[in-house]
Amino acid sequence: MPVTLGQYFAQSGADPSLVELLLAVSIGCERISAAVRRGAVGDILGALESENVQGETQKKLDVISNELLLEACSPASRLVAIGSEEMDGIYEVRKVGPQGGFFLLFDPLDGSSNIDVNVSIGTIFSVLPAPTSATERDATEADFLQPGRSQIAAGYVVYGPQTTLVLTLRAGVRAFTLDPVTGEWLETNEALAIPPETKEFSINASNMRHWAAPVRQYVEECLAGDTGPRGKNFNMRWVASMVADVHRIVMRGGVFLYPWDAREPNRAGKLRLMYEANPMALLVEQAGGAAFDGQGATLDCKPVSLHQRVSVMLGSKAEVERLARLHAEALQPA
Ligand code: P6P
Repeated sequence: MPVTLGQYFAQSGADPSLVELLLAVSIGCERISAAVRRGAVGDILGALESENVQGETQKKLDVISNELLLEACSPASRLVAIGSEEMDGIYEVRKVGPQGGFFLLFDPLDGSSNIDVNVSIGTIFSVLPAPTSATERDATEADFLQPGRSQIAAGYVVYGPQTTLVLTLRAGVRAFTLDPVTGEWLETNEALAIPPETKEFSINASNMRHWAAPVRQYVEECLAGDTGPRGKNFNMRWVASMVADVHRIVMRGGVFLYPWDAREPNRAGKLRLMYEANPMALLVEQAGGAAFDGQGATLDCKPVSLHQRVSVMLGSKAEVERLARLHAEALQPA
């Protein structure tokens, strides 16, 4: 009989308050999964009049998912505050006193553009330590601005043919699939490992003319296949749902790129550091892969704002190292 999520936590030796928070996240995601699966039948598809802090039109399910996670997670006894893609500022939950507590960040429903066309979407979450200084006073956005390497736990839930939770407590990466009959999360992979080599890259190729030279060179070499410097043919995948693309990479290898491009030169990238790139980067590193932000390891990036964007290249280690080399060579004097 597969291990349940609760049994895994019980044997993990993890801080009981962290377990309480992560179980609350799993409950929130169960509720999101039920809402997503109702779709048009539940009259919850489509867009709202409102925009989020990103200036993006909010989908009904974006807002519903955010509310479901706030409702499920707020009772967690040592949760201090929450940051969300769908909320401008941080959401204070409680002061926890000197024993300290946690910050929770999430993108409640990533891949929104896919909701109305029935393509896989997901929830991404990250847990940071709340500095003890933030337990006696209201937490501030500045308290959240910790590098990704500070994360205590991270994960995502992909709402696809299966609803699957992929999680790291910084001791490897495990997957749990929601049993639609019993409502239990059952362990379906106890040690996910990303192959260092791959023949699959994932990027929105329609932006090619806007990419920086190292990214363009990398992709052109992949496209040249066995007639070019790579000496092998590549395949391309782009779901336009980060959780779906990253889940494929976690399961079978590959490299995911959403790099800086010249369409908005003052913007580091499209994806957000705190609740998309950092949790995914921790998972990928814990699974033996790598994550690069165009300058260094994503997890070493020092955040400057809660909703900042970043260039994302992550997945099979040999490919990410190749991309890092190409970026370094581009900085060398001609
Ligand atoms: P594009 C979804 O909107 C998202 O934030 C990520 O999940 C996804 O990887 C990316 O944007 C897709 O962007 O420009 O290809 O539509």
